[in-house]
Amino acid sequence: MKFKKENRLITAALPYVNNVPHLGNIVGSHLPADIFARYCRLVGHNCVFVGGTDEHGTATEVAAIQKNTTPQRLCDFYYKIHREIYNWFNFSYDNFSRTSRGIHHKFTQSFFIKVYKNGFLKEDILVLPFCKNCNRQLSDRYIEGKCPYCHYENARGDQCEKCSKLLDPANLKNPKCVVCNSTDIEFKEEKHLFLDLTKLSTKLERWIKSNKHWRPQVRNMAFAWLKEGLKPRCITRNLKWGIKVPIKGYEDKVFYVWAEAAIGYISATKEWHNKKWKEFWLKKRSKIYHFIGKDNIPFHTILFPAELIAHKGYNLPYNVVGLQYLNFEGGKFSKSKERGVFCENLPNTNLSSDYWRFYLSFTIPETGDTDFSWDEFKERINKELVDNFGNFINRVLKFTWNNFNKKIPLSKGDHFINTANKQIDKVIVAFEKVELRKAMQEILRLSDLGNKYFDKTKPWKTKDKTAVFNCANLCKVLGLLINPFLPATSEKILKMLNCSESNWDNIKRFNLKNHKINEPEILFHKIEDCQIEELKQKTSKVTKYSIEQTETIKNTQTKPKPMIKYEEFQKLEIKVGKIKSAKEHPNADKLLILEVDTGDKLRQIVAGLKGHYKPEELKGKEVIVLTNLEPRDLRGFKSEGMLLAAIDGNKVVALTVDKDVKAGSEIK
Ligand code: B3M
Ligand code: ZN
Repeated sequence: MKFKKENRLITAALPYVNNVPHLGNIVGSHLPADIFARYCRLVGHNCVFVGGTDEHGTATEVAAIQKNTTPQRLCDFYYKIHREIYNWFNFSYDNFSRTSRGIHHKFTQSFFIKVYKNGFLKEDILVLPFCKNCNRQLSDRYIEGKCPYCHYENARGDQCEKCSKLLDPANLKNPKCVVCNSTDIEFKEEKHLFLDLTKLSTKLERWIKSNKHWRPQVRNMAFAWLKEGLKPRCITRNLKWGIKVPIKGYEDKVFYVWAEAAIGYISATKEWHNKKWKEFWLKKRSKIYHFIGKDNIPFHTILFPAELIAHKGYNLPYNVVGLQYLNFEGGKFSKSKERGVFCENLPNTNLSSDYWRFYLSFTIPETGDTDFSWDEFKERINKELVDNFGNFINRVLKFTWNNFNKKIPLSKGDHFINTANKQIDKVIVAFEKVELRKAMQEILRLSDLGNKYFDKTKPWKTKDKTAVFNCANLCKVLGLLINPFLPATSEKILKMLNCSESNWDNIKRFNLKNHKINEPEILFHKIEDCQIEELKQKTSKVTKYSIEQTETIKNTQTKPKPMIKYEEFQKLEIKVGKIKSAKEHPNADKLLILEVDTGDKLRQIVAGLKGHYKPEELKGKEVIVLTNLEPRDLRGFKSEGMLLAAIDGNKVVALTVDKDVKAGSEIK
């Protein structure tokens, strides 16, 4: 059977990089995009999977202000964390880029120059809010208020999180500044550039109507937008952090983050390959699939396609796979309440990423919101992954190894192959429709079919060659079909089968005969109740990252220090000190100011403990202080010595003494 090969570009929504990615991002874009991309590669499509971080805009600026750092440093820091988490999940990005990269800036600028020349940008007056207290213009996320449509209290200046409607700050009821909470807001008029959506609406409508294969919720949302009538949308902002507008009279402005972020899909493809990117974006009949959360639907079905139409020449998305939200145990994820599963903890759980990918595949919110539930987590893994899928592979291969001289026997197979093939078709149909949960369920039905067949034919009694041949070949099929979901497991299965089959055109061929296999190993273990308790505890922790601090950790870890002489150690004066008072440093993200009694005097010590201890927790504590360190000025406060602390990843713990001793006692 030959499958038609196509050019397919797969993208996952570019996450904002002002925070650690959450499970909602994982199941709401990266995981389904990765599964689909892996499937497309397996089939042999000419396929590229790109993504990256969405770094500009007010979300980053606000977070940088709150963390007392610059947008660039904040993005550098979180980009690394995002990458690490996606690598851990085994997401197979061909390029995971950043919108702050030069290539994206340049690409966006020339893109909009063309749109401007084509006559789709027009000047207009924008009424912009201005916070009198901060002396700051309040674009997008700098301002919040009540949504005029659904009355949600904390709608942002550019979009309501609840009803997904795109807003203008002037529509918000009771607006307030996000930075200082002031309601003393003044509206000022200013000239800006607008994308003329009105002029583009006929073409846009025709295109949306032609996309009958989109999911109903995506189509409906796009239609609802069209129905309201498209108005010109402002694409410039008065911010510093962003892509400079290369158009006369607007040099002091940057592009609105949503006007340029999706163009990042194109620049990321170009960054991946300077020539081949054109096969996906310019060549006709190439298919572009965007995997995005539902709040991003208007941008991917209206704004971005409108830009592409205005530019001319680029392919419009073939499918906009809009995903719903993930909840946690029937409610919302909450960082402040430590309610949820937080991604940064997953590598410490002793469960490999395939266990997580397996369960999370069931929670991909394809048609409605879904729920992460620990009971379901355990049940799905134990019953479906271990008892059904894993068990089939293990029992068949073990049986072959032990009873058939480590070889898949020679046979032609029988009617079972037809039954299996029908089921394989169902898996493929589901994949093609991007119904990934269904694809997973059909795969599990196939292994279940295998289990039932094995039980029925009882090869341990009959030593029936055909039954063993059928089952072992089905292991190959399953090993391939499961690859998009569980890539590491797929590799293990094929290795045990001593099989390097990667030709999808052979997916239905039971072609391993008289074939030596490798020693089978158990694929998965069941999860016990006590393990669930441990998992709950480990995964609900919210790591409080401190940007500067993690950078110092990295430095000390990468450079081992040279040996020192005992005399050099003796130069250090280390004493026990008693903390008399502690308060927060007024303008540093991570510092506390302590008064410490070290026997000789009361010293002021500035220590990087903010976020790790509350000031009141520290009062009275006996700590260890390096007292003969030259005094230093730490952001305007003198520090007379250094408090010693242990650093474990992102945890900072002050050293203390085992038993009560007098302040000033020496450490030797
Ligand atoms: N950064 C929104 C989000 O992370 C936005 C997606 C951009 S896709 C071009 O949900
Ligand atoms: Zn609303």
